[in-house]
Amino acid sequence: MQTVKMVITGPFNAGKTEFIRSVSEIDVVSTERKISDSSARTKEETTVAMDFGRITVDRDLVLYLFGTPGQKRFDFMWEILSEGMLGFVVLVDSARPETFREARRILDIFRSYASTPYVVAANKQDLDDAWSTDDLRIALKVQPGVKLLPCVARDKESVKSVLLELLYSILDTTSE
Ligand SMILES: Nc1nc2c(ncn2[C@@H]2O[C@H](COP(=O)(O)OP(=O)(O)OP(=O)(O)O)[C@@H](O)[C@H]2O)c(=O)[nH]1
Ligand SMILES: [Mg+2]
Repeated sequence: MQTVKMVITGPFNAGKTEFIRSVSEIDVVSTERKISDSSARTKEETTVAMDFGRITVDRDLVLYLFGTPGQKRFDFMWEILSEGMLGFVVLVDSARPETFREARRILDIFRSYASTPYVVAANKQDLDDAWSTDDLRIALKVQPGVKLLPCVARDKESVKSVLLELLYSILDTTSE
């Protein structure tokens, strides 16, 4: 059996924990804590170390998903979590342009850890004010060859299709 490690990263509140919870077939191992910092209080809890989930694609292939914390003060975990990854997803909250710059910064940091395939997932496409993938590509300066996919992290099928696209990219590079 082959296992593939994927990292799910992105800015604070992008939906990383939700994304992994939607598809994982095991109870996600989460490290969420109550947010103490009032400036960051847009929700109750934030990831402080990692999320871990698993999804079986078929008898021979299992994906291990590692979600990162989004807040900068926990970014010491990023490099540790990237160890041995075969690909990564950068999740972006499509309705919060003020986070796009941080998303781009995170993308570059993860590219510097390893030259693996990656995809950008334009999350929260269910929101009225979500930017389109075309506009996001321009805002984030994502090159034409890189997959930028619409996503709703609450929807299992949507998450699966993002993971499959990343998987195809990984399989493309390993079969060369
Ligand atoms: N409308 C909508 N809300 C979403 C979606 N995905 C996540 N959310 C919400 O966005 C908020 C943040 O989701 P989390 O999964 O906690 O985000 P995170 O990226 O893990 O956040 P940190 O760990 O704090 O960096 C939660 O209230 C989610 O319910 C989506 O596709 N659509
Ligand atoms: Mg989280």
